[in-house]
Amino acid sequence: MSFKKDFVWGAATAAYQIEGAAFTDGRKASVWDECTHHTKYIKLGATGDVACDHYNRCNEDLDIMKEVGLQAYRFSFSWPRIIPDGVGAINPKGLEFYDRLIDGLLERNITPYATLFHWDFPLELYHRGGWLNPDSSKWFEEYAAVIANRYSDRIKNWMTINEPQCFIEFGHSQGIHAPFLKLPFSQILLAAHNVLLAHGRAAKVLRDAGSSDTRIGYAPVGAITTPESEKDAELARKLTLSITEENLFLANTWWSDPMFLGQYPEDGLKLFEKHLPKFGQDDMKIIHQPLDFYGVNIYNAQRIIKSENAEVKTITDPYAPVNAFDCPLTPDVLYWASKFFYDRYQKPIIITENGMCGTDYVNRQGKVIDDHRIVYTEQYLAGLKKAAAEGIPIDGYFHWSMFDNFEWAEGYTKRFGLVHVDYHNGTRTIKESGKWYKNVIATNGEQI
Ligand code: BGP
Repeated sequence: MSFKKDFVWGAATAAYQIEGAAFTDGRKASVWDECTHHTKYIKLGATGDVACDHYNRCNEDLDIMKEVGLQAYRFSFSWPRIIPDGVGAINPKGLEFYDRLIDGLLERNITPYATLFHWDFPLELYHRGGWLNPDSSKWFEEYAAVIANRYSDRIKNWMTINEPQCFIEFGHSQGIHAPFLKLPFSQILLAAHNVLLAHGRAAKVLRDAGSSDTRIGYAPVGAITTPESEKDAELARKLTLSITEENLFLANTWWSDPMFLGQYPEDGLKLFEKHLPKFGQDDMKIIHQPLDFYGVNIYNAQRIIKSENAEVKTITDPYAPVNAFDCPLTPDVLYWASKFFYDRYQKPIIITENGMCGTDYVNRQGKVIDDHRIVYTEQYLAGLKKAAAEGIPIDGYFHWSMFDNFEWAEGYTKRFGLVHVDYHNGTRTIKESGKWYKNVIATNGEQI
């Protein structure tokens, strides 16, 4: 029972969360720059202006990745660093930064896995209507083409969009992430549809520019319901793959069926009927591009409970241990998620994010003792390994995150890294979990 020989072990980050240099070398603002500077929604007034200063410390960070033994590194491009106004003029300095990063990875034998968009939407385009603008998917296509032309000689593994559910739900519906909007549901569905179109257009551009070994996916969040025992497995699968309430955030199929199966799920169409925008005739053709893997970010699961009269509900387990975010720890989630998503989409699974939020600090001996992260990761990987042993094709695992970083509305109060970052002076310290992960990688997860 083991991970396959060419299993890919990696770690992930995102541009706005680590790069800093927010207004350096021609970069312009994203919605996150605007909101960190001009709203009061971010904990302790934090901004991504400096973050991990990765833009200036790129070489040091690459050496640390090598030291941890990463086989692959998942990062995202900053749209407003490459095209500062979102469309139009390209910023050569922005392109050069990613040349340095990508070449540095390849020199160290670390495979780049690139995400086109991880939430830092260009402010200029937000002022033109953002994801509600009918041209928004074409803006994204233009951006994707710039990236594809420049880097597809060196990057073979792509994710178009990270967690569309979150930036649409949190950013446009609940108003707890940039751009902090609370739009009506019909507009949420329209923005979501435009995001799906953007994915489709970008996937085509990447495919056309790439060689035959190009692999394309995306990185949705996985909202999973897990069973207490095998006997409820079918029920849990159904709940994970159906739309049972007006909560787009939890509707895996609403986001992934169009991309992978070429249609919106029937149950969603029925449930959302009154709010549906008018879709273009060829939209589904644009959205439904060939994809190579099902990437998914997974942190925790909901549990099924049944009342005495057999009524079924899903809940957050009130007795589960929690992380520093107060989110439950549910180690079997990678097992069930891999099964359910493979079952539906028949594509190899890549866990594009999974990790543990802690409150880590450096001790007097200069170490970061984060046993909680080791225990967490070990337990979650055991579930993944079990799924692999049952024959589910699982191609890779990316730990979130390589470095402590700017955790969106939580500012710097939440730490997810395998590497500790002292934000006062930029000092990096490989945590005990980073050293442990190095051994996991070196043995292809043998000890799990
Ligand atoms: C993911 C984001 C990451 C990071 C992570 C934290 O959804 O892609 O950027 O913010 O979440 O995890 P969570 O907030 O689910 O604990």
